[in-house]
Amino acid sequence: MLTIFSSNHRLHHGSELKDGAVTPSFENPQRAETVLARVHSTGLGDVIAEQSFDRSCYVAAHSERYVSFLENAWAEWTATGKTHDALPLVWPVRDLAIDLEPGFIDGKLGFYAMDAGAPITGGTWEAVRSSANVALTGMQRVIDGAHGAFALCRPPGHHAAREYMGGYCYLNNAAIAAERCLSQGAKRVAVLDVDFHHGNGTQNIFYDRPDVFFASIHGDPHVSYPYFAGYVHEKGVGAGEGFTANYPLAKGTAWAQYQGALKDALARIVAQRPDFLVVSLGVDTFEDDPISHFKLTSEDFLRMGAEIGSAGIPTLFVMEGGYMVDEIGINAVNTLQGFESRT
Ligand code: SP5
Ligand code: ZN
Repeated sequence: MLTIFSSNHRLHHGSELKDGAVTPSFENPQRAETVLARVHSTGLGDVIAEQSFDRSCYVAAHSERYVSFLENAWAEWTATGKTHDALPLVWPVRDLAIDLEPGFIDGKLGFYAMDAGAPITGGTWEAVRSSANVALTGMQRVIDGAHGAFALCRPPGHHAAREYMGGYCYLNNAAIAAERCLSQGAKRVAVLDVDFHHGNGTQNIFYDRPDVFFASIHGDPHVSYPYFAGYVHEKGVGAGEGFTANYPLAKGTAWAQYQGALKDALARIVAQRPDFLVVSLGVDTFEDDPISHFKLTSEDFLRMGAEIGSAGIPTLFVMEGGYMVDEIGINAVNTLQGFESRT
């Protein structure tokens, strides 16, 4: 399987607010390097660089003003004299949620963020743009006839909604790839999100749409981040009703329980007869992940990949989370090899 990788990911490394303190982010450059090393050592296939794509490809999944914010945030932050990472400190919750963009960077950061887990640094936009281009390059290969491809994206994307960042995510790489299929003539696309955390951003972008079926298997939001989305009753709205499927699972879920949700999600995806499948591949479902609570083993990722492969749909895998740095390469590549074993 072809892998797409951009060394520009190294330009982004920042902090997050965790347990009441600002600390180095779990989402660090070593993650992507570890996966890349495993791609090479297993001989998974060729690794190519990303191509550049027009800004309009990002605006297909996000609002114009949000993309402009991402482009300009670091300059506006440093114009106030600060040189450390930018993090938001105030959010437009519920009755404060007016739809007017603030004129000052502190307000903008909160307006366009769901949490203090997506720092803006001097290299963030370049890395974020390259990560989206990695996904777009991979998607184009699949559109052009490859049965599978692996977009080794970093930063990840699935928490980024049409108009906000969060959870280490800025541009929604999977959603941008799905939009690319549609703009290139596909009628229907499915997104399967297997990251431990609910893909709230992807759900947000496609919630009212019947052309993109979204299924997410994740930690029950009653007790797991992102807390405010991912319940079973969230099934889409308007023309999109029935085109979102959520599978919240209990902390401690192992393969025996996970497999049932995966089979059900894949059956619903196959029933849609999508032209393409985008998999948001987070491997933070691993038993030793430091911030998540499922119990999948490295062998289970082979099984997961095989299940996905059995759907028989041309598939782009997009890297999302996974924070047990020593194992992230094994688990990600096991999924891809499992997929290939069925194709
Ligand atoms: C892409 C992705 O996987 N983003 C995840 C963002 C999670 N951010 C907040 C996690 C908080 C976890 N706190 C649990 C502490 C366990 N000791
Ligand atoms: Zn995650």
